[in-house]
This record gives sequence, C-alpha cells and structure tokens, in this order.
Amino acid sequence: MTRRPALAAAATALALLTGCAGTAPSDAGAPASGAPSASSAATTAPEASVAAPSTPAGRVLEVRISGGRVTGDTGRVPVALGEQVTLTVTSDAADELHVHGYDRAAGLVPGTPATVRFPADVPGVFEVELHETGTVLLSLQVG
Ligand SMILES: [Cu+2]
Repeated sequence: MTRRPALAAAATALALLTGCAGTAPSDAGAPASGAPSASSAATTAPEASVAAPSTPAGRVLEVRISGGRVTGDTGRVPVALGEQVTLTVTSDAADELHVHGYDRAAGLVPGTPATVRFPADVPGVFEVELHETGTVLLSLQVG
C-alpha cells in the first residue's frame, strides 16, 4: 500500500504480458511430440497405481499465503525430472496461481486449497507465482 496502486497495476499487467509470454520455453514444440505417449501412459495408470501404492503422489508441495505472508515449500525446490508434482496452494485472498514453464494455472478462492498436478518433465527452473499480487511462491528446480 506504500506504492502507488496505478504503478503496481501497470507492473502486474506488464508481468502478465512479458513474464508469461517470455517464460514459455522456446522448445515448446518438443513436449508436444511427447503428448501422445503421456496420454497413453495415463490410460495405463490405474493398474500401475494399484501395483505401486508406495508412490501415490510423487513430490507433494504445499504453500500457504496469509496476510501477504508466504509459508510452506517456498524458495527453490528441487524436483527430480519426470517426478509427479502435486502443488497445493491455500490463500486468504483471491488470486490466480501460475506455474511458469509448465503453464499450469488455478484460481485461488480464499480459504480453499487449490491443487495443480503435473509431471515435471521439462528440466529447468520455473517460478510459481500469483498473478494478482505478483508474489513468487517458489521456484521449481527440475533436473
Ligand atoms: Cu505467470
């Protein structure tokens, strides 16, 4: 609130445009070719999950935002390449969650946990941020 709202809004709008477009990996064409195999893997998933109950969720990350304060799995979080990531975010304010690079988004409803799940199949460091406040919750370090 110490900064001018108009400036903050402009900066956020800019971040929406440059941040999101800019973080789209240039090799986005590569994962597209892998999509068919991913869907076929999902088809066989039910039987596999029954056979291997010891790995139900892969990497589980949890972040909470309260009064603008971020707690939980913050900072740089190392994730093994190919590991299933389950990220649950609970905020006391409405916002939009965005996982850069993987381009996963979820609307945050105050007090209601929002979960995004995806396989960490692209190596690199990707920020997870909130679009309304521009807060970076954590950085996924995949590799
Ligand atoms: Cu974003």
